[in-house]
Order: sequence, then C-alpha cells, then structure tokens
Amino acid sequence: MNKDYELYNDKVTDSASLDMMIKAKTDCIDTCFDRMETQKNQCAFGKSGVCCRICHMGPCRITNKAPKGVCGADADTIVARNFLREVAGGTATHSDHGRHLVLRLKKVALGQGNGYVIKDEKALRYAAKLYKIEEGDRSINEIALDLANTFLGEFTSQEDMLKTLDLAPVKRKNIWEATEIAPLGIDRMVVEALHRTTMGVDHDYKSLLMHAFRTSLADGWGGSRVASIVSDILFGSPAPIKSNANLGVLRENTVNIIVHGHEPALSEMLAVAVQDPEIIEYAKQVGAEGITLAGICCTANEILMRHGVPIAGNILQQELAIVTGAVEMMVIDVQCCMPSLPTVASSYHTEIVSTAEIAKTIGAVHINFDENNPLNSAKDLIKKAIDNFKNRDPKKVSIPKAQEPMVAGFSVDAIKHMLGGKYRASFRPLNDAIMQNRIVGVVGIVGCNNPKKKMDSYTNILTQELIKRNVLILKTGCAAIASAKAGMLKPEIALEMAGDGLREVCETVGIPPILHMGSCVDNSRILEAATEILFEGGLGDDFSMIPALGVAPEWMSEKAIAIGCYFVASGIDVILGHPFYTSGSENVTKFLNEDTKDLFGASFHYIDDPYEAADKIVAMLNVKREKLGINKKAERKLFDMKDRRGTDV
Ligand code: BF8
Ligand code: SF4
Repeated sequence: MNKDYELYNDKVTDSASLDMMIKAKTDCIDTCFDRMETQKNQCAFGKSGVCCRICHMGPCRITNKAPKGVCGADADTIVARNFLREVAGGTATHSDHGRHLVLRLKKVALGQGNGYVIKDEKALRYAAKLYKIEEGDRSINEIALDLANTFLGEFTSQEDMLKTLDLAPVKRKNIWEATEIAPLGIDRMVVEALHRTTMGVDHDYKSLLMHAFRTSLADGWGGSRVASIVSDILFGSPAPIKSNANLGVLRENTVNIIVHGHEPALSEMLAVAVQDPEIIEYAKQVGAEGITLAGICCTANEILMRHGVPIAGNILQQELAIVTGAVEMMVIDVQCCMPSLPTVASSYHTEIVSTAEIAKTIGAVHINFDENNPLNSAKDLIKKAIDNFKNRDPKKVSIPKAQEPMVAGFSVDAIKHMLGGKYRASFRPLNDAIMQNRIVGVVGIVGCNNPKKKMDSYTNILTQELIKRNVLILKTGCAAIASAKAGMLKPEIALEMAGDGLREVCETVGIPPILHMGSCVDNSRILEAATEILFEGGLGDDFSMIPALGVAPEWMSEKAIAIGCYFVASGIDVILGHPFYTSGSENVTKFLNEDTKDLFGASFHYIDDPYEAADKIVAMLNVKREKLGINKKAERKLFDMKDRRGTDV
C-alpha cells in the first residue's frame, strides 16, 4: 500500500477525500490534515481551559503551584469565563445570520426586495399566527413588516423576555423562568456575556455558567429559530428533494462553482442564475458543457434543501475541492471558511471570492454582493467564473469519482405531512410508533468535523448503530453531509440498515430513517420537531420526558457549544464525541455534566467511542421510556396508516 495512502487512510473515511489528500501531497499543498500534525502538541493550559488573557496583568495560567491569576481568579472562574465566551461567540454567529435575514424580510415587506420576494406565504402566515400578529384582510407585506419588526425586537429587547420562548411548551418555559435563564434580547445577552467575563466582574462559576445557558437559549429559541423561519418565508420551506453528495459531483466538462459558508441570500440567487439560458449559453461559448453549482458546509445545506443543489463536501473538504483542479470559483461568505483557501487556490486557477462585508480574507477577491441588484450580481459572479474556465490546466485536473445519491429537505412541515398525510398533517403516527416501541426514540446527530477525529467516522458508525436499534435520526450541518457521502441518505440503503420496527414505520409512512433537516441554524427545527411531538401527546409534557437526545460527535465550532447548551437547557441530554475545554475545573465539569440534570433535567456526557455511545444512548432512551411506562407495549398492532393518511396514500 502507498505510504501516503496509509497515512491518510487514518484521517478520512471516503475515497474522494483520500484521493484528493494524496493529490494534495503530490501537488505540495498543505491542508488542515497536515496542519493538524504540525499543531499536534496543543497547549495543555488551553485544552483544560485554565489560560486567561482577559486582562493585561496576565496572561495567567493556573497550575498547582500557581492556583490563582494575578487578580486572584481561580480555575473555576477562568474556565467558566472561557466557556461563556465560547457560547457567546456561537450565539452571536447564528444570531447575526438571523438578523441579516430579518433585515432582508423587512426590505421585502417595504417593497424594496430588489428581486427577493415572499416565496412562501403559507410559512409567513404560520409564523404570523405563532407570534400573534393580526392578519385580518391586511396585505402580506403589512403582515411581513409586523413580523420583521417583531423579530428585530428579539434582538433589541432590553427588558422583555424573547417572544420566541412562547413557542416552547409551558412547562419548559416555567423551568427557564424558575431557574432565571429566560433570555432578554439576543444582543443584550451577548453583550452581557462579554461584560460579565471581563476582568473583575462575574467570578462565580455557577453564575457565569447560568448565563452561558441563558445566552444559548437566545440562540436556539431566538436567533437560530428566527433565521430558519425567515429563510422559509423568503426562500421557501424545504420539502424532500433528491441530490448527490461528495467531490464527484464536480464535472470535468462544466464550469464548476462552489458556494461555501452559511448565508443563503446570495447562494439562492446563484442557484437561480445558473439556470438562466443566457448564462448557460455564455458557458457554452467558452467550450464548457454547462455550469455545475455545488456547495460546501451550511450554505450548501441551505440550497440543497430548497433547490437540490449538490453537496461537494463538508468542512474538512473545502481545500480538497480546490485540489481537484477543476473549480473555477469558490464563493465564500461567513463562518467555517478557512483562511488557507487562497493559498491552496494559488496552485491552481481557482478564484476565491469573498462576498460578505464582515468576512474578508487575504488573497481572496472581495466582491460586495449588490443588495440592490442581487440577481445581476449573481450573474456577474457566474460570468467571472466562466471567464476563468480557460485558465484551467487539464494536467492538474483530477476529479474523484465518489458521489452518492441522497434525499434531503425534511422541514418539520414536510415531516408532518409525510407522517400524517396531505390532509391530516400530524406527528401522531410517530408518537404512536414510539409508544409502541417500534421506534425506540429520536436522536439528533449534528455538528462539524474535526481533524482530531477520523472524518465522518464517529458520526456514521453511530448513525448506523442507532438506526439498526430502531432509533429515528435527525441530522443537520456537516454531520448530515457525512451521512450523505456514506450513502446513508439514500432511503433504500438506510432502510436496509434499519431495525425491523423503524423500517416498518418508515416504509409505511414513506420517510427515510435518517432525516436531513438542514443547516446548523436549522437545529432549531429539531427543537420544533420535539415541540410537535410533545403537543401531539402521549410522551409527557416536557422535553426532558421524551425519549430523545442530541449528539455532537465530531464538533469543533463555538456554534456547536451554543447548540449543545440550548439543547441541555431545553431538557435534552447531549453526548459529545470529545470534551469541552473545561477539565481544568472539577466544579465547572461537574456543573455541566451533573448539576444541570437537577436544574434542567438534562446534562452533557462525553463518550469517545461511537459503539459505546450507541449503547449508552439506547440505555438512556430506555430509561425515559421506562419512566413514561411505554416499554412494554411493543406487541401492539401497527397503527392503521391508511386511515391516518386519508385519501392521499
Ligand atoms: O454551521 S457543522 S463545521 S459548517 S459549524 Fe461549520 Fe460545524 Fe459544519 Fe455549518 Ni455548523
Ligand atoms: Fe490574569 Fe485575572 Fe487578568 Fe485573567 S483577568 S489575565 S486571571 S489577572
């Protein structure tokens, strides 16, 4: 076996990535996998969370011999402060994304959409009802304006709790109020997190951690939820859609454009513009057969869910996509875009174009996305990519073959309609299946990849082990892309892997056992689904009672920490594939892994091995089932789906 092959085989699971890593080596390109090696001896103080550089009397780091920083802060304070700052970072990120969408909705409502429209009136009216906005015979623009202003209030509210908290079940809201973690305005929570953690302010680790949970709720039940709602209104609510995933979606004879990042606004326009006959003709004039638009990371998930745009890969494949030598342009916006991209691109002909005012990268061409003329702006970008086709060096091109067909697009509304039928959309069949022990429970597997772990491995092993044991899986972010690349988002494949009960239910209602629900802000859709399950009845009256939990197997981002916290604060246990940087404080670790159980009914659990995680998850789901008294009902007859689905079976 080739030496490089052996070396890299340990780092990735799919052949496309492996091929490109070997090519990168031949082409003398450094990727994140190589840089992980050079960064291998990571700072033990940083990893345990005891390094503080919040003021310039420091930096201080806590050791047995030096148990206090210059100001007197101990390990508990320092670790908790660092943790809260990470949660604030994650919350700010998701929420700022949400804010941009809300501002766009407001412009559309004021008649200044410039090409953006309210694409899904039903989603608008549904949201208006949720937020108690009067509809009457008012125009949709008037309703949309009220909704946009309500959402803006979620960011700016100084004294009132978030209105979005009202979407949660009453019992959970009461817990948030009783534990005093119901957040006020999103911006206020993030600013307060920074204030509390500066030198000489909040020193009580419990108080700091409670604010971490409060801030995270402003993400999951604030910024992220708002982002998903507004995306659906402006770009359409996702419904099941077919596509393909992995680097093999790039094509040798087309102009290949990759969108990468998180914001859907520009990529939506690109998805429309690539279909324009004039643009296709322009591509043909340079000798290409057409244009292939593909995505990486969550921008990819957004346009996959709504347009079926193929996925080129998840986060750790961003450099590898360029190494194919076949990408004319990579359009980046915000979050998870590596600053190394222009360096990698400099060995090929790929142009890296940054488009977000707040996200610039040395070596990338920055082209501000023209808000007043978005479609033309998108067309100009595509033409620029087409013009670059002639610079492609065929000797440097090698596109791996691997790609897998997939189905994505499972918004809560789509799931509800698949479960209950067109005329009686309902989660009832799912609740019944759980109560009858055909489905043991529901698990959200979410988050990133991290070169510290073999790419996609934990995620895919765990997913496979759980569906085998009749657990329904909800997926978002890079974890969803991992399953797609492994072929597990192809319903037939997943059904073959699934246990009898899960398979029977999925075949009857026509859903796959693994549901791709979207991008990372769409983790709020998982909360929405959990809410639907509760409202449907039969599985308790609080999230902590449902046989459900969350897993972040290969996480790396601050956003994942915020997501984990809002799951736990919502009463849903979270398993981590690798731990937080909190081991330097026993108190903080105990608070996150144990004390939160008493406060919120859920906590964090760290499990390094996916098989062990599967065992533990099923055991945890069974404890919940036992408490609900539904573990002995497996013999009941399968519900009559024909009846439930009405006439549209
Ligand atoms: O927001 S899963 S690596 S791409 S942070 Fe980033 Fe993590 Fe991927 Fe989407 Ni989410
Ligand atoms: Fe050191 Fe305290 Fe300043 Fe942190 S805040 S750097 S512990 S003196």
